[in-house]
Amino acid sequence: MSYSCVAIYLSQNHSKSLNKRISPYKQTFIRLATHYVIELFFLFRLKFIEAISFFRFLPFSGEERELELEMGLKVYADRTSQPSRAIIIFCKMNQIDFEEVKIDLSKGQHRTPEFEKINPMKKVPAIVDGRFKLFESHAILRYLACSFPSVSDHWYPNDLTSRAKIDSILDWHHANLRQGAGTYVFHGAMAPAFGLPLNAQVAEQGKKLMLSSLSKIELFWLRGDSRFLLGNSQPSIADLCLVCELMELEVVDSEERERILEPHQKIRDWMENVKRATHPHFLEVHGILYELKARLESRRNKVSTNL
Ligand SMILES: N[C@@H](CCC(=O)N[C@@H](CS)C(=O)NCC(=O)O)C(=O)O
Repeated sequence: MSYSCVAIYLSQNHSKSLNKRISPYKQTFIRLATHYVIELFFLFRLKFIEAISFFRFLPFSGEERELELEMGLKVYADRTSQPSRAIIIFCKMNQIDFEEVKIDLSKGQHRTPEFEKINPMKKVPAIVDGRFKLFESHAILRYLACSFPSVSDHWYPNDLTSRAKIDSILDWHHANLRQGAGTYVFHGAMAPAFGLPLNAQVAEQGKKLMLSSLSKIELFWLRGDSRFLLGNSQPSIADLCLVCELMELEVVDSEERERILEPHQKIRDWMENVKRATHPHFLEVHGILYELKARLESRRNKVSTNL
């Protein structure tokens, strides 16, 4: 109704300014035409804006547009990085066509000027989808889940409250489990693979945070005999991110890993459930971690025999 009022007002104002020498018949016609054009604009304004914004992003030539579509999705990743693995597994699980571009962290490839253009934060993972660039693994997973129709709903449900609960775990993850496990594993075991010394004190601080995070996961999100976080029967992107993080424990000394996980049977079962639900991609993508584990183990053995 209000659109009509605006259309009438505008068309009348427009017709007032029409040349007085135009015949009344033509004036009525022009007034009516103006009225309908304005009314149509208001009715379809959203579609109109959509169309304009679509064309705004179109490259100038059809060839360029084709090239852009051919560019497809590129995932810049290093499989030794836990968030990188989560994204690769997610794409494989959901039949998302992508090109994996290896950014070797141990060779400092994330600090090159070329990669800085992809992710100015100089970290993996990052993606380029056509012309669109994105970093931060959680944001990437949400983007992929929402933009590829092949992704099953359970990964990042359409239901707002289920989605919010998953987001809440993901936000918590960064400052807790990831912060704790990442610090513990890197400074307690992985650093030599990157040419850096171990740091027992920093590793211990990380371990404390990791242990309290494990208890919280069990207490808040793995209640009862639920197979996945939040009592879900199928995994979400939160399950994938957190379990990929915990997989880092593979590279610490096996007995120590056993001591850490031994009191957390629910965590162990949940990790197995995620592995099974994402088979065979989970094991394939984690292959590099088992190679790293073997290298670090032989290094540890050498150090202990030299002592
Ligand atoms: N919050 C980021 C963390 C990314 C991150 O820390 N990536 C690490 C590998 S796991 C990295 O690229 N480190 C290289 C560096 O910090 O120099 C995400 O979730 O994507």
